[in-house]
Amino acid sequence: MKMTFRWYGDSDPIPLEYIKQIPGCSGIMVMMDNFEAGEVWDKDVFKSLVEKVNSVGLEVEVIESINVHEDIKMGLDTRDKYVENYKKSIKNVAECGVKVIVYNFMPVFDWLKTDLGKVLFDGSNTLSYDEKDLEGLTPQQLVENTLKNANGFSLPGWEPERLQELNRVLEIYKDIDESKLLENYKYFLEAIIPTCEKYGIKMAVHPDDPAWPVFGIPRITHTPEQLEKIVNLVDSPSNTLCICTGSLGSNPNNNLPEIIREFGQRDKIGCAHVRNIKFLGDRNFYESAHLSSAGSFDMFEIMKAFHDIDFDGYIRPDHGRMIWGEKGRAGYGLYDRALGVTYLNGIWEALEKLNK
Ligand code: DNO
Repeated sequence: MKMTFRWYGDSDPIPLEYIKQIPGCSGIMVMMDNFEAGEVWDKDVFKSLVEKVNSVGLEVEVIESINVHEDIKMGLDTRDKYVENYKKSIKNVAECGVKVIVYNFMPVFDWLKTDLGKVLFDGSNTLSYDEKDLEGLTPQQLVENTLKNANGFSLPGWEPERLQELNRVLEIYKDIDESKLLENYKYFLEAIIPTCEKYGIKMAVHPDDPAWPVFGIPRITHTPEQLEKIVNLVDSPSNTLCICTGSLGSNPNNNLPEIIREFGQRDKIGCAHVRNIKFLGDRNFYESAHLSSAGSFDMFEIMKAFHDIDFDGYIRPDHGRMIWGEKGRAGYGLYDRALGVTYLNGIWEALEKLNK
């Protein structure tokens, strides 16, 4: 496995040199907001970012922000030009050394939380979700609240251009059910996977966060059965999953170690986001520190499952709390995520030595 750290390019207040100082971190997972969903990722612009990262001794083998245009998800006639652009972006980033593209097929919203700064017992703060807080809230109000509480930082999945057409898009989704969405998904994968195979790219789909539909909009990436359908949409080593433990695990019926073993044994995991959450009730949780006892997951069992399948893909810690007075992009400060890297690497070292 390769341990990495998410970095937001030039808009990230965390210097690359600091990331380099985290022990056992081989590279970054890039999140760049230079290009809108549907646009071609310019090779020269991307290449200069890669060179910048490489110059401090870190790799750029995973990218997380080549977003799928909403017209593709909705299956509109206009989708083909965006699919073609996606193929060009795949080629461009692959030629700069990228091996995995993390993406999602979630309609309208990417991840969704109801509080970006829940204060915890120890004075740290974190992202949290309580379904009760969504009651009586329209999607538009949720967007306003989220952006208002983002401290001026851009948030992945909450790009203004993606959300400005909210009303139109929500109207169209009224006629799209799960099977139609899956059909649109198949169309997209069938079109792009040959390009991925040609350039040695793995697509790794991020699960729905939280792991159920919100506001009645269909979502199709949050149960093992749905993940199975997705890997079968196109049978290819390039069609893989991003196992995000905090997202999938928000539904306690999802057995994370079992899911990791099931798909990992078949080489269907291209990437993993590993974090812990603490349940406070039904559909009510916060993102805790990574340590098992700080949350509700057994992180040792999760890492053991990755170890058992000889996982040789990319892992990153996910969503740290804000600690030690840090102020930054919700979920993406330096300190708590760096602690996450160290903790996960510690478990991995123990697993390696115990299994010699
Ligand atoms: C949330 C992230 C997601 C993920 C995207 C990939 O913090 O894990 O935004 O990167 O869903 O498209």
